[in-house]
Amino acid sequence: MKLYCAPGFTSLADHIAMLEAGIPFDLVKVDLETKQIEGGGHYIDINPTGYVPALMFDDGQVLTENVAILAWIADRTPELAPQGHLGHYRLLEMLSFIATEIHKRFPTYLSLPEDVREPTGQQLLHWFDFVADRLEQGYLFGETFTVADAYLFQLAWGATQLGFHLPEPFGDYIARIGQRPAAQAALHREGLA
Ligand SMILES: N[C@@H](CCC(=O)N[C@@H](CS)C(=O)NCC(=O)O)C(=O)O
Repeated sequence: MKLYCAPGFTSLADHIAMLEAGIPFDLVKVDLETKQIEGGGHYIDINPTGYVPALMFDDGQVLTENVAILAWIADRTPELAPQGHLGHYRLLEMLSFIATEIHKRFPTYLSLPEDVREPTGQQLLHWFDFVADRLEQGYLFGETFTVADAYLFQLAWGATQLGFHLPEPFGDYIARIGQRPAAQAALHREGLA
């Protein structure tokens, strides 16, 4: 199995989740500018959208989209998903929320000229603030880390790199997840440690 990633981008979430799950895989780096794959090949042939992440199974099938890949990892590793009869749907609810309300605002924010970015930046802060209330016990679903935390971690970490001042619990949240062995290993392998 191969996980296609670009160092520091949201594929870091899938990288962390795969390591947390203990699923064996090869990490393949993609240059997002040129769409060249480390070691050769054109990434558009793997994922026509050009976005990372993508997960290639040993039979050649390719799964794309953070929501789908993280949900697949959680299905394989129930301890990385919220529990209860609605657990699966609570996870999809949270992954969809992160993807649409937080993640996809970043490319919009970054594509805007600096003098007109402010409203999109405020919307991003609003949604980080909204989820901050859920982090009281440590993670999005209480005391247990789930694949949704890997996604929110990457986005919160990326936001601080861009100079966003996130609400109070995020400093501890980023530090807590950043100290997990899987996150340490992923950050190291992506050259970010
Ligand atoms: N809908 C995709 C979006 C993923 C995405 O935005 N990936 C960014 C990096 S965080 C990317 O690959 N950008 C490359 C590009 O815009 O060409 C998903 O959630 O997996």
